[in-house]
Amino acid sequence: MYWNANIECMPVESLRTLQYRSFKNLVNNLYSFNKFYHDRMRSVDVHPDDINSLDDVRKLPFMYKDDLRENYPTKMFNVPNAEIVRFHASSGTSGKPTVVGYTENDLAYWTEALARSLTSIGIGNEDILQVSYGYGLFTGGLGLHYGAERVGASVVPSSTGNTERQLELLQDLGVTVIACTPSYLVHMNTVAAKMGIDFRRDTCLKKAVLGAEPWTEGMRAKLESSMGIRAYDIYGTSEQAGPMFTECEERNGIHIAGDIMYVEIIDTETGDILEPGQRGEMVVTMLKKEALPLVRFKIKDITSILEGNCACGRTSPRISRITGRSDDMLIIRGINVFPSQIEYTLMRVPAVGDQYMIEVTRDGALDDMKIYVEIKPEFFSDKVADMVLLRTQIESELKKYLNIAAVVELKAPGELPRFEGKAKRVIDKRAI
Ligand code: DLL
Repeated sequence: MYWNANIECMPVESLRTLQYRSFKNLVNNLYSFNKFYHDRMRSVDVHPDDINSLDDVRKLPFMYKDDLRENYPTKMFNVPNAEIVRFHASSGTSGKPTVVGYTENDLAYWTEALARSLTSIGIGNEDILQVSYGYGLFTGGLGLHYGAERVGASVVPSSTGNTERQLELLQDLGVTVIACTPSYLVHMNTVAAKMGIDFRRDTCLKKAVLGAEPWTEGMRAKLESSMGIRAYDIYGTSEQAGPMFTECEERNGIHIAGDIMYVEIIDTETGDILEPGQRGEMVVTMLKKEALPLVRFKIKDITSILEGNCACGRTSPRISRITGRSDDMLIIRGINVFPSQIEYTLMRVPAVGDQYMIEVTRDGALDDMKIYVEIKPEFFSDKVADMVLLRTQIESELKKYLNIAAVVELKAPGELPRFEGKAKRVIDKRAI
């Protein structure tokens, strides 16, 4: 089932033509009316007349999150206030938050993108969809809310928090789909077990739409087997609009609506543009954005453009699972490691539960990494020898796959902190 087959299954060449036309219009408009982009283009001596193919995107300079911060809150907006119908803001973990604004058209293409995505995973008017992403300045709650309403699903806007009440609603209303962060679903699953709820027996839940933070295939396998559901990856950022793009039923990469967003992948170090199949940093150009245009915005997420066609029939470009951000990468005694690689390795060990936390400290000149790992209840034992054996096994897996010498500390089920929104998995004490 397609929401908009004309666009989603458009021949690749026609899509490129459409992208080029939108891009050309965008550049003309920004050069004439937007001081920031005008100055940026002048700085590299590029005029709209120099843009004659989609590949000419490469002639334009990159744009950075700092450009948004420096123009806080709305100096980058490209429309008068009268045309702005909504604001959201990023969580702003470092420095000032960034504020994003939307015109009516911006909200319309955001909702359209979500309607296409939700339809591609079989969500429609028969579904009851609980939105357990935060409502408010975060884009997750309201984004999913309007997307799900657009496809006719009945929305339960439960937002985050009060997990027991959420589970009660989920049972009583016969919720079939839940949308939340993967870490929050893990938490719900634990609370449900304590309440004696068996998802297969006591609920109608069939699907989960999980994103807003990195997660792994190992985490997907664990959630699916313990809850009897199918879990799908959803991606987006507040600068792009919010959550927008998901995998389809094939679960073979995230489909990007090419008429809305143009994606390039670059080498983090050299800035060179990479070929399909090669992993690097994502750079996006939003082709329809009105309130807050983004041209070659360095989003910092690490992914690749996938090669070949998807069996679902959609011709839209696909990207691989986001494994982290270029600024998430930890360098421990000279070895580069992403938190998602640690999760991947931990999830291979059957006794490991679904919570872990990474702590990095510095002793003199040397970095040390300690990983706190919760053990599944059935594997947790008070026999010290068993626990030492397990700890050594996890440490040697980390050494084998990632070449890092981390100290592992085992934790009892339920001991590590839980999160309602995005999980905080890394405590880097070197920066403090
Ligand atoms: O997290 C929007 C969103 C809400 C996406 C709900 C999906 C579901 P921001 O708060 O601006 O927006 O954070 C965006 O989160 O640059 C990624 O680093 C990360 N991220 C989002 N989705 C995924 C995902 C929302 N599926 C930042 N996998 C992005 C990995 C993700 N990382």
